[in-house]
Amino acid sequence: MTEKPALRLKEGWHVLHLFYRVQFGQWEVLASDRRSAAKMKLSVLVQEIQSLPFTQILTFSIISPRADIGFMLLTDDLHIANSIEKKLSLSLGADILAPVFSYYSVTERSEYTTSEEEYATSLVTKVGLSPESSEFAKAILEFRHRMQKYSQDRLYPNMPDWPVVCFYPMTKRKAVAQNWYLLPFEKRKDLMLGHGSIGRRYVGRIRQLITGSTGLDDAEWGITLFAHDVFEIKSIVYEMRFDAVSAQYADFGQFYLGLQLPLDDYFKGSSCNG
Ligand code: 76R
Repeated sequence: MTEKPALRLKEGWHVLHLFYRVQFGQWEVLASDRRSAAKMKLSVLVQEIQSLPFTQILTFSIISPRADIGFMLLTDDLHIANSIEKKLSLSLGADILAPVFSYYSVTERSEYTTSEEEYATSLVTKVGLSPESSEFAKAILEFRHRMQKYSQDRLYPNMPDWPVVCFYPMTKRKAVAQNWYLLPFEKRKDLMLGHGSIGRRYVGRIRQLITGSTGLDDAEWGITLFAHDVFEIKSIVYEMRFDAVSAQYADFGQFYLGLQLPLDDYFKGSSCNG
């Protein structure tokens, strides 16, 4: 798609969330063969994007009245992300998709995961293993594998096809007496443990992708949640509100709730049909 040398991250992928409103007034005055050609153009573009290496695109029908259609793009090259964004915006015709909101962030590993040293100490002090034992060596090896997989999944995620999706930007608070960034690392890590333990209760019900955007976009993270049921989204976001990390230190942007749908189904179900 582009001739320029790739702009890859040191690690991880570029992530773009794109939300548009369909200008139905402009759309409806188009002759029906022009509308069909426009829909075909967007479908072909999405298929082309899906076939690019290290690239995933998800298509959403947005429930919130502030947008109609949304895309989530993950890719390894920023030039590709940029060129796809321009193409998507124009795909149905110059005046049809009006951008409502976009968010750029990158996949990242967590600063707060347990280090091998910490795990080794806990094997000795909590489990009672001797550092010379074969059980200890086996547990460390398993830990290494687990952490490697965990980092890979965070940096190079395989996006789920779960039908309900919720996206919102989030920033950690920087008030005078409530500044996340003035807390010592150990305190932050401790607070994140509480956050993680709530999150883990939603295994199988919520899949989340937390992507970092400090210095790249207006907030510090993009939160993308997937579920099979809207109730689970409401439930986790509500429960997290009571957790210190969110209750004391989180500020949120606008929420975009949508259904993950193949483009054809979007066209069939929306006023773009016909
Ligand atoms: O324990 C672990 O393996 C991972 C722990 C973990 C980290 C480090 C984790 C677990 N998250 C982490 C980081 Mn999370 N997360 C959010 C939100 O609406 C709100 O109140 C908050 C939005 C949700 C819903 C959520 C869900 N998380 C982060 C960060 C980066 C913080 C930083 O680096 O300072 C943010 C901004 C953030 C926000 N989190 C989980 C979840 C869920 C469901 C889990 C469990 C995932 C799992 O174990 O599979």
